[in-house]
Amino acid sequence: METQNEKKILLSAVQPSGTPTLGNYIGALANFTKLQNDYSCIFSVADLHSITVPQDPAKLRANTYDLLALYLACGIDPEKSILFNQSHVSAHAELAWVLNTVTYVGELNRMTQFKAKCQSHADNINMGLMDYPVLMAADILLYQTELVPVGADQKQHLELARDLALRFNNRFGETFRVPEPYIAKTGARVMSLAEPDKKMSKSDANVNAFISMNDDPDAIMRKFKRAVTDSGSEIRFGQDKPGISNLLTIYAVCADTTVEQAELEFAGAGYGTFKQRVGEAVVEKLRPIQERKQKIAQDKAYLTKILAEGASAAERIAYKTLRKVYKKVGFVPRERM
Ligand code: ATP
Ligand code: LTN
Repeated sequence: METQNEKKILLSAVQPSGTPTLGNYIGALANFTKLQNDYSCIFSVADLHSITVPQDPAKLRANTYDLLALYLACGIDPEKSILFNQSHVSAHAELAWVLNTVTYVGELNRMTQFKAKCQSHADNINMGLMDYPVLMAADILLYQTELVPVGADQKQHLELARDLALRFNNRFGETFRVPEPYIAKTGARVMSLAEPDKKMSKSDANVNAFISMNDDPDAIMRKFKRAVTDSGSEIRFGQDKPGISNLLTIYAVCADTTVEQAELEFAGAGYGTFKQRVGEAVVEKLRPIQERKQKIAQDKAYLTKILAEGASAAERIAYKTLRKVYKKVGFVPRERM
């Protein structure tokens, strides 16, 4: 039998930049809990990343606890996995600095997310926004991570993390493990309910475009009822049917079935009935998570303890790598006298 120490490291993070959506759940959180038993898992609340777009400090604090409670409610077990707040382990910012010196400006300039955020935050194109993928590479490489479960939108950032690991290793000798992405076949890109050619995003101005993990059953049913569908009447997955394909994907994940099975199940049904059933499946999927989250969120002392223990456990691993990096680049080690 494999012991804890032999398990490979898995790491992922979510930003506390608002209430997570069904897209975050399907693309990321749901996979974390599935993989939890096969890997030695590290999950972080990426607060350093979140301030690359303006955050209200009080809301950021509340969102941080809220996200931690959601991780736990989704089934992340703090006895098995490390859960911590990114800003509690300063090695993340420190490694990002070193990695900056092996990253080319051109590489960051062509990142799809950076270009999109430059448009959506044209009044605040700050250096952090551009440097975001380097900090993400630091998050990953500090822990000698093998596997990184993310939604499809993060694939490019993961490729950069791999490139930086290889580049640093080539220049300074073997230091980092080169990580692999884990992008699920179903649900890696959940689309907006209002504009199915756009990713579902918690920062969408139209609240009908996304399902928030806090939405109550009425709101969920209403949003699915309004969800944009496609021409024709067939319930089938295909490029010409972005709205229906998105709903089939959501249904498959929430009703624990496959897209193919769902197509058979709804053959001959009308769009109205289908949308109702998708809504019901989502309500049932979220109900126990919401109930657990509400309880956990009230216990601040418990959440504080998890963050404290998580930071200590993460720090031990992270500083081992950071010390190695500092040595490789030629920094004189600090002696304590
Ligand atoms: P925003 O939408 O505000 O730009 P975000 O939701 O993309 O932010 P995070 O909260 O850090 O940013 O995302 C956490 C995880 O959720 C990532 O792995 C990301 O790939 C995944 N994710 C985000 N949106 C979707 C989506 N629509 N479908 C599938 N996965 C998603
Ligand atoms: N950029 C990611 C969140 C994130 C992350 C990470 C994901 C920050 N650090 C490390 C995986 C590994 C996003 O989804 N927006």
